[in-house]
Amino acid sequence: MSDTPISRRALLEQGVTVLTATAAVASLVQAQHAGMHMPEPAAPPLTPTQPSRSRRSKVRLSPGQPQRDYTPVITPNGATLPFRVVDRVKVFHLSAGVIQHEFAPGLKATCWGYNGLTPGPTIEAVEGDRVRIYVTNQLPEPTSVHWHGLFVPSGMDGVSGVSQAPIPPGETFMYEFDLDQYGTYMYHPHYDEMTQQALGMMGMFVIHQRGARRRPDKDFVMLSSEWKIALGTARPDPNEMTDFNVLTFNSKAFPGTAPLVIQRGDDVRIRFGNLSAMSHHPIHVHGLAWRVVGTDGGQVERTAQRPESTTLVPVGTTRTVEFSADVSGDWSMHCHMTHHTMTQMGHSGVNLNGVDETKIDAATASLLPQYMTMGQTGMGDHGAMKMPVPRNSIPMQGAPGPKGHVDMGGMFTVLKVRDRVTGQTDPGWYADPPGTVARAATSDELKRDGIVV
Ligand SMILES: [Cu+2]
Repeated sequence: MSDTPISRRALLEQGVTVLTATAAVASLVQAQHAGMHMPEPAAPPLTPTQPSRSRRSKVRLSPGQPQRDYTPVITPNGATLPFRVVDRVKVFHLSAGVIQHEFAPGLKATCWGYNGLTPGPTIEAVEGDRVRIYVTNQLPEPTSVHWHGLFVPSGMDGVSGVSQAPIPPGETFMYEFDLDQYGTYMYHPHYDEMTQQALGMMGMFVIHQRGARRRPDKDFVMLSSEWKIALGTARPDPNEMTDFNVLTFNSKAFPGTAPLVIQRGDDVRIRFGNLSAMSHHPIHVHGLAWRVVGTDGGQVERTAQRPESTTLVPVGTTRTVEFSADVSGDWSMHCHMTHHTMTQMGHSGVNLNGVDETKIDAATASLLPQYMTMGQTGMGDHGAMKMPVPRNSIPMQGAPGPKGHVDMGGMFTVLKVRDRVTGQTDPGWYADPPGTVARAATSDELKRDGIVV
């Protein structure tokens, strides 16, 4: 080999040369501008998407009102927190406490939440609003609330021990701040974070743009979380770190998840949040594509919005997507991690794929009459088999669908796009136009196209 290896030092020196040349060109351009009496160029923003944090004038804007100033969001399976206006301040009240929650028919658990719900009710306001949020603690331990992504005074940031003293059981604290931004944010405890979020304490905080020129026809919020609920038990296990078995949208596992009902032609916004303990979720939509228009850091510049049909929503972030629902149908939307569309699946069983089980079942029949060897030919028929399961559990059960059993659970729902809808009333399953459903091929068709099977 005759090539001289390029040393690191040489590379560094080359780098210095390039930098020096760039600086020289830049100063030449500046000098030319100065000579031509060009005005000083405005300092470019640190990043093109840096959200405004400027303080407005002290004149308090009129509190934004639903319908007049924004199209209210829809929290499928959830609720929006009501407010009252006192001296032009929007007043909200969250109450943290122990709740009973149903994840899907057949699975209930004792959780922690806000105002009787997990996720807690969505807080909704308008850029320029001032909000006052009372938080009553009815939990058996202290708590606090952090406003994830919001620009608040340091002492309103909700971190126990850093920004405030924790709220003792039985006490009510008051948070108050101006909303000088808009976008999709969240709220969650910052005291015993691991336990309190594992038990369901979280919610979405939506701030609408004041005077938005364009509003979506439908604006949904979907908050993801993950839980470990051992078969037959009724309390999520906050100690779990890896083997989560109930994966949820707005704390519901399919078939407990409500469909997103959309009229064909609607401009739709979906605001995803993820407050799972450990898992990121690639959320995939069928039949259409969306643009990512915002994160919990603010808005994405139009030129940086790329089309996606799967958007990764990492732990502790939000992703806001927008699309036009142009085609009617039942369009599945789900986490693309396959174990995240299963409910209460055990992950410690042996691999029986390809095993001849006839002798195993015969040998165990007298000892374990209810034992059923499964998985030798795959697992797609588990749910449809209706095998006996412990009380209050729904392992791998899925749900009946219009064309057979749906073998998914967990983070799965359906966008039901129809020519005509009534609010969020479930329109039932899609009626396919004739000739548009996959079916068994006929022998004539096989022969016609030269398919040998
Ligand atoms: Cu996932």
